[in-house]
Amino acid sequence: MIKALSKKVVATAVLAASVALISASAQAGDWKGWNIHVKDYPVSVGMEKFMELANKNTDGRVSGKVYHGGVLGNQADAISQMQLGGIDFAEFNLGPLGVSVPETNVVSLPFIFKDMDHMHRVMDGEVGENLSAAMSKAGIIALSWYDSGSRSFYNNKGIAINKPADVKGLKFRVMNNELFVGMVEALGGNATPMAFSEVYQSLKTGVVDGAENNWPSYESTNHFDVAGNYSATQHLIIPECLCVSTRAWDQLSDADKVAVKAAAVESAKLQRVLWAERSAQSKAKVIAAGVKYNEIADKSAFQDAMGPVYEMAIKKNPVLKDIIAAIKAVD
Ligand code: GTR
Repeated sequence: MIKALSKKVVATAVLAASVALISASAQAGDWKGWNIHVKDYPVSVGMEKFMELANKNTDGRVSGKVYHGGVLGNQADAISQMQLGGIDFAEFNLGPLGVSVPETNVVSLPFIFKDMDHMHRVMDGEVGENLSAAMSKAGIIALSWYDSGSRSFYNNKGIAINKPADVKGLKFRVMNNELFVGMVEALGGNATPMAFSEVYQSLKTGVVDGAENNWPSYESTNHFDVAGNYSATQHLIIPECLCVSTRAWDQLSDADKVAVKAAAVESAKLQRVLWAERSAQSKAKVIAAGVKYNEIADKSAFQDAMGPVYEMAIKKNPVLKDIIAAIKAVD
């Protein structure tokens, strides 16, 4: 009885402490920012710029700190922390976000965008606004869109992937979203969703045969050291968002909301420039380090194999059908 009571007392105290922590972190002036990347990554520099400008634009009413390198947990944890209020702002890849906000799955459909410029036109227009509205219902306000390039397959089996049959039997790590599992299976491979931080070790020890990512992430994580064949399938172009939790956002005055939004838009302009530079640098660096790289002149066989992924996505979330059409309607 006494034991049960003390457990209850402890539980109440823990709850009170976490409520205090949550509300403390949501105060303007003390924002906590989540970032998965290392400090010199374009995303990281963009986020620092965002905080600097948000602080300046609000005369110091908004300030905060970015925690780089995933020290606050993986993206799935960070999404729920944003919703609970433990994290106030973050930079998310929209891929794993699809699990919480189904509409955003549209950007996780392979080959949905023609190229990076097309993605920019879509995200900076009405489709981007609609996705942002869907995200805000899940407690996440997207203030601006960051670049993440295109993602391609790499492996530790010495295989140059030129056609879907080359993927057959290989086991790839994918981001946490069943669409990506479906994508690899549609090419004849196997896929395991896994947190970003676990991929290096898994490639090294052979838990997986490969993974897929853009040049800067392939380089910054040293995946190129343990998976030295990179094939430019460019199957996914997934934008990322600089987001604020609705809890933090709702505490701002209207004028400060405008000021913080402007800071985010400005930081995205910088991030996109830095992204293009870093992509070229990372590619050159890994090739100089001995990575075997192949381009694929005609990707139509990969595109043609993606029918089942689109079908699965639409069947699960019929709302995607109209968003796909809206994307296709953007030139
Ligand atoms: C990177 C992206 C990260 C994360 C990572 C991954 O390109 O910027 O946010 O999604 O890929 O593969 O998990």
